[in-house]
Parts: sequence; C-alpha cells; structure tokens
Amino acid sequence: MDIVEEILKQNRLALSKGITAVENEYDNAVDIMTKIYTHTGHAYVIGITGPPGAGKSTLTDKIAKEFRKRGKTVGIVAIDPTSPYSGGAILGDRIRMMDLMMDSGIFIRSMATRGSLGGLSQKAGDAVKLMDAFGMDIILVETVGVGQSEVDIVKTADTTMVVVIPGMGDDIQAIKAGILEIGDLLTINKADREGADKLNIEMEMMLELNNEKNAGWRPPINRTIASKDQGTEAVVDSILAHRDFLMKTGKLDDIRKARIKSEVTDMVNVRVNRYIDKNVVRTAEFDETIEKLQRRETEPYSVVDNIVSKVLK
Ligand SMILES: Nc1nc2c(ncn2[C@@H]2O[C@H](COP(=O)(O)OP(=O)(O)O)[C@@H](O)[C@H]2O)c(=O)[nH]1
Ligand SMILES: [Mg+2]
Repeated sequence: MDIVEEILKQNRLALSKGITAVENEYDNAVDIMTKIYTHTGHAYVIGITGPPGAGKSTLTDKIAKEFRKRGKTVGIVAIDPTSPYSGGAILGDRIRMMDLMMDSGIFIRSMATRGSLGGLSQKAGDAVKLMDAFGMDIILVETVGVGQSEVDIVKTADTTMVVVIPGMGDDIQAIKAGILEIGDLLTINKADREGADKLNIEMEMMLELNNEKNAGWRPPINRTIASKDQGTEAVVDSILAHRDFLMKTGKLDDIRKARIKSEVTDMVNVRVNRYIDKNVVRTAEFDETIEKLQRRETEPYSVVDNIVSKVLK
C-alpha cells in the first residue's frame, strides 16, 4: 500500500506502519516524511514532561479523554527512555492501549528507545507529523524528565506542561531551572498526597522571582489527582488559554517558525557532517595530515583553512 496516501485517508494501520518505519529507520522512512510534510501543521501539539512516576501517563490519558469530550481527535506519542523493557511500563501501556484503542478518535503510540535520545527526539517529531497529517486535532507527547534531551523532544510542542508531585524533596530544586525554561503550565499531580500545599507555595514563589522573564504569560499552577480524574478539566482549560495567548500575540507563528528553522538547520548539519566525515575525516590524506601535526611539521590553523576552502568549493 502507499503508506502516505493511506495515512491521509485515515487508515490507522498505515499510520502505525509509518511510525514503525521512522522509528526503525527503514528505507522508506525518508520518502514517507518527504511526502507527508505539506500535509502537516494543523494539529496543536502539547508536551507533557516530568520525573518518572509523576503520573504523566495517567494524566495524559485523562487529558486525551477530556479533549475527546470536547469533540477533538487526539494522538498520543509516549516516550520513556528510562525503561523500555521494564515489565511495568509494557503492561501499563497494554492496558492503556486496550482502553483507549476502543475509541477511533484516539491513536496512541509508545516509542522504544533505540540509539540515542537525540535520535529519539527527531523520531518523536516525525511521529507527531504523521499523526498530524492523519488528521489528529491534538497531539500529546509524553516524555520523562526535564534534562536537555527531553527539552529537545519538547521543542516539538506548542504548549509544554511540566508535571511535579509532592514529596520530591530536593529534586524540586534540581528541576527548577528546567521548569522555568520550558513549563508553560505547571501541574502538581498526586495532590491527594501530603505536601501539595507546600509545593504549591514554593512554585508560586519560584514564579514570582522569575516574573519579569514571563513575557505576558505567567504559567498557571494546576492541581490534579490524575488517578481519580480530578482537575483534568482545569488543565485542559489552561492548555487552551495558553494556545489562545500564543495565537493572539502572534507567538504561535513565531515559535513554529523558529522550530522549522532549527529543524532544517539540524538536517543541514547532519548532512554536512556526514559529507565531511566521508570525504575528509575518513581519508588517507587526513591521516597523513594528523601525523604531520603530531610531528609538529605544520599547524592546525592552515590545515583547517585548507580543508574548509576545499569543502566549500
Ligand atoms: N496517589 C496518586 N497516585 C497517582 C496519581 N496519578 C497517578 N498515580 C499513580 O502513580 C503511578 C505512576 O503513574 P504513571 O502515570 O505511570 O507515571 P509516569 O511515569 O509519570 O507516566 C501509577 O501507579 C498511578 O496509578 C494521583 O493523582 N494520585
Ligand atoms: Mg509514563
């Protein structure tokens, strides 16, 4: 079958095959992504991140169902680089899938972690594009942590929500920087646990100190008990409020433009690096030059000048 044509006709099997192709870097992956691109850009993408066990998956499901109630179709891309083979994660995902797959307005896909997280962020971005072209209105990207690689994954998102939980102790200090950098919305999940009030106050203070940095948008702090579907509506309202803010101020266009720019720049860099690796680094001439350098018969500056002018010719 023509995978792209079928995805555009909302064939779920084709969507599944398309994601598998990009995930495993099959030969047809580039072709699929090339053809799909002009059909993307319609979905609203929401990143959901936070520490393992915070309840992201539980919350993501509840948010998905809330969007369904509001008449939207939803794609979910779940990325968990920490434990691809842990029985818990797989069992959990199976249950989620059975529950959600009954609804043809939802498509859920967990992505395994082969290779680097860097590669994964691009693959997740491709999966988002495939779901977008398929016609999902809303795409939720669930990812663990708030480190640099996760920030890269979250770059695919229009709105990013950071999930925290009470009782994290000093961890909250560690993720502060990440929260302030990427969190458009802050959600305290497991609000049934002791310490939710204290965490709420700490986070308010954190935002207060950072106030001048929030150009017109102060991240709202929502409290949820995801396992009981409490607070979900308010979270979805906050997501939509952030989307309205981005649209009214023109920032949505700005961030999407910046995203395209960085995607294309990354792709160019990959291509150029590959070219240099093949035509410069892996040559006998380069080996000889390195040996000359080691014997101090020449110096690196003119060597680099030479190589660059040859490459750019
Ligand atoms: N007490 C409590 N448990 C929750 C809540 N939300 C999720 N959980 C539980 O926390 C555990 C981890 O949830 P999961 O969604 O897999 O977390 P993730 O690793 O962040 O995706 C599961 O056992 C959930 O049932 C909540 O609001 N309160
Ligand atoms: Mg999860």
